[in-house]
Amino acid sequence: MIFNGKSLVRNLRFLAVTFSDGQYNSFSTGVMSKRKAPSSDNNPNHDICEFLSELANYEKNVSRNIYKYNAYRKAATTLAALSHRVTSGEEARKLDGIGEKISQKIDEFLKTGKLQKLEKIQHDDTSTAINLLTRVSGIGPAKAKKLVDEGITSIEELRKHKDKLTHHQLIGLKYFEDFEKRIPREEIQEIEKIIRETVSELDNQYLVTICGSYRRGKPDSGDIDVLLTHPSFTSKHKPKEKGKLLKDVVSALEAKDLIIDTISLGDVKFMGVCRLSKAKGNNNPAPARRLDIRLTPHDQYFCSVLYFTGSDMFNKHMRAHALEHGFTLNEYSLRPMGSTGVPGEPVPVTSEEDIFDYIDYPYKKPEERD
Ligand code: 8DG
Ligand code: CA
Ligand code: CA
Repeated sequence: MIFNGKSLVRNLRFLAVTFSDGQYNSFSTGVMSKRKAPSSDNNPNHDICEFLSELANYEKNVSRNIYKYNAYRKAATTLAALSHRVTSGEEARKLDGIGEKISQKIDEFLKTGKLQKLEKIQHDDTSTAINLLTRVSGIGPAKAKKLVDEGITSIEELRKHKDKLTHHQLIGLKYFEDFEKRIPREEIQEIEKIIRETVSELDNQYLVTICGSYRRGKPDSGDIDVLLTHPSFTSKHKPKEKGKLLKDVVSALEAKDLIIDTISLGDVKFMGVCRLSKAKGNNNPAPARRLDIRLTPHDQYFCSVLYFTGSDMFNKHMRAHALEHGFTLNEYSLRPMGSTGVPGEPVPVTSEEDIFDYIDYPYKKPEERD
């Protein structure tokens, strides 16, 4: 995925962070994001995508205009997929998802090497502060604006006003620096090993899949998305103690010192923090990482695996394709649409391939789902 939620491109120069130790500053080029920017390696329009991403981020966090956010996002996705450099706004205008206003901005950028609107945003203290605070896990645009209105404009300030924060936001603040770091694939492989071992020691009927960007084969990820199921739990049969299926796993992972903090724990969803006590290659602990574990009914497992593997753009395409073929697809099920427009009973699904088959969509391996 290019961005969504707390998306940031890698080099958001305007995200001034006022750390006393100068680890981050307004001109840092090393600010890590929870989301990956469009790859710069083989994208001839990398710089354009980057400014579109910055504008999208501004619309989401500051203006809170989701419509514009999506428009910038779509334009950036289109340009990121292009194999050659666009040379004018007019040329860009002909592409899918690029309208008059965005093409004018592309023109301005190509002609002057910068964008006035963006310069303004970058020099606006309120926008900068709101953008910064939304990088704390649990702080959304509305909360960020409230805090900035109250005069809190830096992480340092926020640490002096913990009373204003929810439990989730406190955890986000506690691990702010760590959560900004991408998680190398090798580290998730280690974590996966521990989770698999732990779960099979509890009950060898559990099924576990780590989804998200990791499953799509990415070299690093923003967080760890674990899906869990057990044959005793289906959408038709909900054992009274279904919450135990997840809680047992969480407790066991705490006992192994992998899970070190909890944001929330319900019957079917855990949100929290994990850490390898020894990073590979040395004896120091690895950074703390965001870990989500979702328990899904056994018969819905593959729809969930598909959904949480993403990318979100791929999911959108696949859902649209399903609709064209008379099906409605979500993270729970695939259901035929009756002539009345009312979805019928879910079709039986025992693999991801089944879902592709039903809707006549050529199978795509997880690595091909970007
Ligand atoms: P990352 O963590 O490395 O940044 O990327 P990711 O694994 O692809 O993204 P994610 O935010 O962790 O989401 C995991 C999958 O969940 C994503 O690939 C597709 C699915 N998903 C959607 N829409 C949304 C959404 O709005 N929020 C979240 N959290 N997940 C979504 O299709
Ligand atoms: Ca993820
Ligand atoms: Ca996630």
